[in-house]
Amino acid sequence: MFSFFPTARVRPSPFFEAALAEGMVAANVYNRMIMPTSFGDPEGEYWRLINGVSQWDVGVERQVQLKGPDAGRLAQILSPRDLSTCKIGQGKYVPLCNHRGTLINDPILLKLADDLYWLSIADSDIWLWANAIAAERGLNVEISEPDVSPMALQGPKAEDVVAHVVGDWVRALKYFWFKETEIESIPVAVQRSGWSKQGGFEIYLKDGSQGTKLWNIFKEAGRPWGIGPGAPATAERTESGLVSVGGDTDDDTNPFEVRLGKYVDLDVPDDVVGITALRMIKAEGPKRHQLGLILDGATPAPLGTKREDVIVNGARVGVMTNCTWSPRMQANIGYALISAAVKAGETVIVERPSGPTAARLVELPFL
Ligand code: THG
Repeated sequence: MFSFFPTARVRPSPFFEAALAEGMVAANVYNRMIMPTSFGDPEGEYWRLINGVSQWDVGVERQVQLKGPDAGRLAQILSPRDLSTCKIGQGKYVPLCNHRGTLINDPILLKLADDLYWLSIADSDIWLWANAIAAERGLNVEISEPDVSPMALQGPKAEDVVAHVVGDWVRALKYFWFKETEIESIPVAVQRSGWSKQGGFEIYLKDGSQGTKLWNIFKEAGRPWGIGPGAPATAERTESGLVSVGGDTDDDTNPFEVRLGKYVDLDVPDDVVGITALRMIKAEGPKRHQLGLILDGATPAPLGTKREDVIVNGARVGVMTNCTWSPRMQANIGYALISAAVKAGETVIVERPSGPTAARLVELPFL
């Protein structure tokens, strides 16, 4: 019997009670919080995301708020993506790099006002990082983690459910655009976003005491569309080619290596953290790249806690960073982070715990 007791340090999400009530059976740690990962029916949860609508507690996607006269300047200093055209109400997917050009996070940036931004972060401490950079640069900006927690509705039927709750205007929202509103007096921001390629929205709850109430509003509203609980799905995100920074990347991975080069603008100002290194990396050409692997074998064999070596002609050319059974492809699929000299179309060997396994390299996404 395993028990978990949330504390002030390992913060529960506002949707934690609701997730327990839904029958959460597994969870993971992300941003020093508990993220539900399974409700006991992995196949059902997968197909609900592909064909219907799935409801996720993603309160672990913490918001790092930048507020004050230098908020916009700090946002640009933290990210090598050009933010000069970002409008109020718009979101953008932005890589964050350290001074060596190494990827340290890949948030969605939300611009709420000229002097107010949220970084909706992946799993690393950007509050700490942003505070340090702001202090070193002498910027006039206040950095906090406000009481804001996303809940995701993902899948082809998510739009109908969200439109039913908040109104048909959400159907006109463009990708990553958002609007602040209220749902039965609960303050929220509604954004077209989410960590799947099945379409959907995220509802950013701005009052953590209302998590269960907000969860149940969508649970009830979604019944006609067969809504049910789920979680960011390893199989779907891998099929779809989404990157998990920290999972698919190591302590030396730059954005160009993991297909995020299109979010790096080399002509941003020289004071952007990492831009000098990124210009050099780009000029030299990346040494590694990320490709898909389709492995031989007809039974699920996910990756454990260790990355597995990828071999070509007896030589190690890189690693497999994730691996999952794809219900739609009926194969184990994964990502390779390997030498740029090894190309899609080639066959490689993956050194698996069960023994050497042949795999074919393909371009991402798989589907
Ligand atoms: N939603 C919110 N916060 C988040 C995530 C999210 N924080 C953590 C993590 N996810 C951040 N990482 C990503 C990674 C990919 C995408 C979103 C957040 C994504 N990418 C699309 C793609 O790669 O095809 C589109 C990117 C584009 O072209 O602009 O959606 O999910 N709130």
